[in-house]
Amino acid sequence: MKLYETAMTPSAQRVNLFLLEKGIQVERVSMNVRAGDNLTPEFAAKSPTGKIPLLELDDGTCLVESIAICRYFDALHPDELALFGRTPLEQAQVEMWSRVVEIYGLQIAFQAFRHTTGVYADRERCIRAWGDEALLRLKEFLPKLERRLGEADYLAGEHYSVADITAYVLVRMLPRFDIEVNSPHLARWMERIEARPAVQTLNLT
Ligand SMILES: N[C@@H](CCC(=O)N[C@@H](CS)C(=O)NCC(=O)O)C(=O)O
Repeated sequence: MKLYETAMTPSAQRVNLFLLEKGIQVERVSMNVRAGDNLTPEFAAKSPTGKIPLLELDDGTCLVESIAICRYFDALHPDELALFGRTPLEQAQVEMWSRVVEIYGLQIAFQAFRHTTGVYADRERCIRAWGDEALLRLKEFLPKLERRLGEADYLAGEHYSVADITAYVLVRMLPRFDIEVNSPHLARWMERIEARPAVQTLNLT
């Protein structure tokens, strides 16, 4: 199988951090999305979204959406980390926080970045007012993360999960918007996350 990615992008980082946590190696196809490597007819034939990451299996089946790719690897290689949760309740909490962080945090940050910078103006209509609004929504979302991390060590409760990986990738984007993490629970959670060997390896690459 082959993982098509642009390693510096947040979505690739989500999958890479997940794979590092699980100690899984996979062949990579490095793409430059800024240069439009993902805009070719060949890539469009593999992907309904045209975005990376994309996992191509040996039989030609292609998977997009970073969480779907992570789920596939997790089902192939279950382990004691149980990054999608253990008990029915924990699995639901992981799903809940993954969706909350992705829908109200990461996707909004993507919109803010794309529409305020016009970085992908060669392939989409950029609307500055929507970028400004998305940035406001992102700023309004961060206190919700802070509140949750005041209640529990990790987003889904007592265990690190894929929801924390998504949130960590989101927090890593904040300097792009000149947003500093100075809320105490979020800062302590960041210290816990950054002490993880997988995160340290990601940050070295
Ligand atoms: N929800 C998707 C987001 C994928 C996505 O937005 N990928 C970006 C990089 S972070 C991309 O391919 N950008 C190039 C483009 O939009 O043309 C996922 O989690 O995989």
